[in-house]
Amino acid sequence: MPPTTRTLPNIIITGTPGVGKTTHCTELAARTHLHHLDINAIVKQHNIGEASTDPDDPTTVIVDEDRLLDCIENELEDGGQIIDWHACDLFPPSLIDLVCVVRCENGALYDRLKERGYKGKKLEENMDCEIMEVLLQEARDAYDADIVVELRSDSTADIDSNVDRIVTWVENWRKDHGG
Ligand code: DAT
Repeated sequence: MPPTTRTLPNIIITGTPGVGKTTHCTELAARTHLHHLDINAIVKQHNIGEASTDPDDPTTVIVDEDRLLDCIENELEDGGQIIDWHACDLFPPSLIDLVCVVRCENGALYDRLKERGYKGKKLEENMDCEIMEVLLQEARDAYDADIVVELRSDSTADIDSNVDRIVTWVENWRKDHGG
């Protein structure tokens, strides 16, 4: 892949719903001044999601990924984005510098999803997604192994140490790329 001309990195924070993506992104954006690209908000803003037709799962939104990429293409090309989304393989590898897959212990995740109102099939499928390491595998299949990092998010101490680690990575990346 040719070296990037961006002076700010793009980072994906991905993982099963409830693992702590948004919590990490908010903290990271505050510490680095990179932009929190909240894909849920973009989907709503541009009306590019459709409610699932599955009667067991009507709250899930199916996103038009081509239109999503059109909406965020310019921001990704500029760099400096922290992408907050529960999928990752749609973002072009040439525009991605780091992929953090946030993971959570099953019991804690179950409690967080229940608190969010998940139940039945939706709760089960999301728990299976975490147990089967679906997002970790998706990240490893889509990006170079050396930019994919697995981060635990079981406790608030984990958030602090993960964010410290990513902040250091961003500082080094910026030094290396004239940012
Ligand atoms: P996501 O964006 O992955 O759906 P979130 O950041 O909204 O997850 O977090 C879901 C809930 O879990 C929220 O109430 C904050 C809490 N949480 C997230 N990470 C945590 C952690 N490492 N320790 C304790 N609570 C955490």
